[in-house]
Amino acid sequence: MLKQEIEDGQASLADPSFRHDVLRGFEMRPRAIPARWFYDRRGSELFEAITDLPEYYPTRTETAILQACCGEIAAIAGAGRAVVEFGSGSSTKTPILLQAVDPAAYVPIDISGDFLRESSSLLAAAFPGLTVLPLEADFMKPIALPLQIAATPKLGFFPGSTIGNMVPHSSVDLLRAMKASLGEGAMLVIGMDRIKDPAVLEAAYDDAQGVTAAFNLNLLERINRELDGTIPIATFRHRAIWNDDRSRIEMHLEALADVAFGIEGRPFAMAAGETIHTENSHKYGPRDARMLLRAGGWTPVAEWTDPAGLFAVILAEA
Ligand code: AVI
Repeated sequence: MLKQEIEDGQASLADPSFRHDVLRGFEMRPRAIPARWFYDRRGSELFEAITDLPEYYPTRTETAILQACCGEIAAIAGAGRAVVEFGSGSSTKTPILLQAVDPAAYVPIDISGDFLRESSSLLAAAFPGLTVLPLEADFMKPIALPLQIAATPKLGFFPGSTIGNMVPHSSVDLLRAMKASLGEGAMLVIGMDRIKDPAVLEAAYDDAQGVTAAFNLNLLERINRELDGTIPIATFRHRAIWNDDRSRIEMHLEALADVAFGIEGRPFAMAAGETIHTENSHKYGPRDARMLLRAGGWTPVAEWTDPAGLFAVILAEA
């Protein structure tokens, strides 16, 4: 593609799947754009900031649970497994597990090559002698793991309750894909967020400093940046709503007034009060969590939670 074409606005280097999901999302009723598009560089930085917020309990709670339970995980799983982390991102919880389980190798998998390379080199520096084999891939599909670890039993690691961002049938597909990727004798450590007081949940997804609002609204900024959009961002507000029937927090972007805008030259309009659904974050009771794992082909073998029962870490076997 010619540089001049890009500067003239006649062509862009936007990801074709992003363009497809956004244009389709604005045509759908209700409007919806998949949450995976939050994570451009700015969105990833805002997510890191969310994990430090006083209202956002999941990260610090899961970290404390892992600090307390990784010794037991090591005792049950045994040493010498290859740890395979799905959606490693900034890998902040990984050192706790790696320290405890004495792995044969560490395979971080992430769709974002930049983040993967940065966090892999940090981990390799922190664990000299550990074989780190980063894999840039979409872990929603079965993945061919590096040949070096073909004969090594695997310990999958999927923290953060990222599974909660999928609707139930997709989370079952993902658990099955993980089982296929990890192979015979594999085990999985997974973090799952618990159902709790809706006020606590809504505050966690609509914090007082407005960081989650900025994270949600950055999706519109990304559309404007990458898809030549003219969305007036200030005409939208962030909403976080507990949907009790579906056991999930939903994030939406609501138009505050009638609004018209273009995306790559195509006209769109929204009436005041209409929303774009941007994320689901499912929460699970203890039995729901175990049932989901079983539906995905995994047998839960041990489970740890914090004293207030906010979050759970589950160890399961294939
Ligand atoms: C990445 N994921 C597990 C987060 C969550 O809690 O569902 C994403 C997030 N969205 C808003 N705040 C955090």
